[in-house]
Amino acid sequence: MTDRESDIDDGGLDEQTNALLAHVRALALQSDSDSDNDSDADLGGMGEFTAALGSLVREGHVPRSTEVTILSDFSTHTIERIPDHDPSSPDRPRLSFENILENLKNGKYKNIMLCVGAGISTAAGIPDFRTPGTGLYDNLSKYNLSQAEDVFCIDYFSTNPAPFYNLARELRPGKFKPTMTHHLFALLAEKGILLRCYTQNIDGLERQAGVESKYLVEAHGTFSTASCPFCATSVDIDTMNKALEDEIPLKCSKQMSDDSVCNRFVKPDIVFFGEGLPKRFLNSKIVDVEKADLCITMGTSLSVPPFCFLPEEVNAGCDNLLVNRDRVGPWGESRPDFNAFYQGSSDHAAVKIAEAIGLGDELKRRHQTD
Ligand code: CNA
Repeated sequence: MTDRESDIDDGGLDEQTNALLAHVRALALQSDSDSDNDSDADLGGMGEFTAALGSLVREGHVPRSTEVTILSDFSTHTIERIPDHDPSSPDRPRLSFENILENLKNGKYKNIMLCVGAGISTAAGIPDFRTPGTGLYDNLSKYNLSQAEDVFCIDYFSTNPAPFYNLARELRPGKFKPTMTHHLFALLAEKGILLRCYTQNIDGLERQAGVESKYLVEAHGTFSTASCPFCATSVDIDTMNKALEDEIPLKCSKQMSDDSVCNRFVKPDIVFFGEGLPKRFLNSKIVDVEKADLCITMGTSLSVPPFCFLPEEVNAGCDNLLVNRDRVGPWGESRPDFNAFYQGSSDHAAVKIAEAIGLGDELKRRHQTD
């Protein structure tokens, strides 16, 4: 067994998970031999792994609160267990939302890390995925998909891009206005206490509210660029937008070395199940989880790996607040002590947070004048 192999303890896992670990191990070993010290080496195959692991979590084969949280460190090509942070240890005392507000008022937090999802944009009129009744997954019957997630699966897209093009036309940025929550993020940045905003959203509303690029990690990509998911050739964004507007799937015109044309369907650079996350996600979070002193998770079901692991990866001294309609991820019923939870709308919480930092009126003003 090599040193790298012995880094991984597979004890207690089922057969399927062990097979995935073996796959990751093979990728890491191959990456080491292919490109020593090249921190930007292409590790796109990891997308396959994270998608597969996501399925295992969703289907209940791997517990959500699993001890075996597997983190592939793409930058250094090592595979590590996330250091154990026992949420019920004295390092993470049980806190209330009011405690967090009090700390905000007292200026305790200088590096706030945000981990957000579709729930922060529902008040803007954009449906989330999983809210029963209104979520996109409950409203995809017109596409006759065998499962709702297919619309964002790269394999499905390669043979039937029509449902995605239709949905993208509805969801694409430019049609919606930022919510109170998005405006709060801009205020946190302006006050100098925002470390980073990790968003799974593809609606661009953080930018639209004025959050600068340096604070943003668009973990699931963006509509602002487009490319062929198969040969990575860039696609002119105006051409892409026209195709989305007309709902006529566009094909890649790249000339291949054997004189054939790629001819696969192209799409905006939003990350589908089965694709790797942007390198910026992996490179930023390695630093940010150490630096953050408050992590606020908002409007997400925390069901898409590896994003969903972020709140558990922050350092032991970091306070950890969930703002959501329901308990999710490590805030689940089985771990009632996992730090602070505000149950309700992200906009209500945003107003309280803005008031705590003395910017309640400014938040309302920005939202009204937007
Ligand atoms: P999700 O799985 O639909 O979960 C949303 C969560 O937010 C649920 O737990 C809801 O209870 C909660 N929620 C809904 N409304 C509110 C509210 N007003 N205040 C507080 N909580 C609320 O969505 P996730 O983001 O967790 O899933 C990740 C997917 C969703 C990403 O890949 C995104 O690309 C994708 N998505 C993005 C958008 C967007 O860009 N606006 C829209 C729909 C889906």
